[in-house]
Amino acid sequence: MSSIKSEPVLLINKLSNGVCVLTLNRPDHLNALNNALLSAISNHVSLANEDEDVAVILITGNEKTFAAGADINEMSALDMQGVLLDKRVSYWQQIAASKKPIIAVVNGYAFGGGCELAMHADIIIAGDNAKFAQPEIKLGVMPGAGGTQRLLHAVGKSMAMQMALTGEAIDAKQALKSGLISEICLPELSLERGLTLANTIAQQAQLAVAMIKKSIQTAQDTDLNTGLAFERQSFCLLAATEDRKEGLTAFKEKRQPEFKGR
Ligand code: DAK
Repeated sequence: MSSIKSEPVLLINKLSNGVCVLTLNRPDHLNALNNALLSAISNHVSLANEDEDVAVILITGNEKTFAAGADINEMSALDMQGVLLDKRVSYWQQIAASKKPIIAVVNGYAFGGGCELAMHADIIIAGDNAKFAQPEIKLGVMPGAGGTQRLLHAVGKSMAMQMALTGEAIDAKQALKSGLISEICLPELSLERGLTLANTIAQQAQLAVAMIKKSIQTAQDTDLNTGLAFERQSFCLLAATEDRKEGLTAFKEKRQPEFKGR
């Protein structure tokens, strides 16, 4: 019998309020995203999307590290053919395809694939110890999970170029200033804050949540007129929902709405 203790690389905690918490758990490797961990994240994001009891997904690491990137040991074993056929591409696509909102709570290192994972989230909040970097250039490669593309949207051209071409990290304050994250907290309070945000979203009308997410994504991915047309169409579709009726009625009756997701 093997004496090596095997720990799950991803901890899953499905809360009763509709929040599913995914905790990266390779602390000895700074949560480096090896195939097992990335495929587990992707799999559980997909499962959460199919689960009607889940409204919001929260991804976090520990108070010292979010994720220090792809696992360099695994990466270095791949030749060009291996990279071309890498199944990790589909894992990233599955995470990006989440229709449900994803919140990333980042403390410590969010480097390389770790920074890219955070950028797959819809909201990033961070502890004041957080550091974000795309250090692939130092390994003679480049970001491969959307880093050059999403970073541009998140922080603008100059900062994206600076980060990807130098590999140097930015701290939480710089990340907030440039728009990569929306809030800074004390590391020990960051999960609690992330859970509060997740709970607030989980209590909303879920059809409206899905439409808002899609509409803001459309704004990033298309031109203004296409985005406005999508917003207009979604706004009209929501007029047919029970939750809209409930939300407007509850306001007039001066009570809290009880949304049903219909
Ligand atoms: N991979 C594997 N192990 C890692 C690791 C990583 N990325 N980062 C850290 N570790 C391991 C270290 O080797 C060390 O293990 P032991 O030596 O104790 O066995 C342990 O974690 C603690 O790390 P350090 O001793 O280095 O800790 P320090 O506090 O001194 O330094 C650090 C922390 C984050 C500055 C340093 O560990 C570091 O520079 N790590 C590498 C960061 C990095 O270069 N990340 C980018 C990796 S490339 C793809 C899509 C995306 C990607 C690839 C493919 N496709 C779609 C195909 C993404 C690529 C990347 O992310």
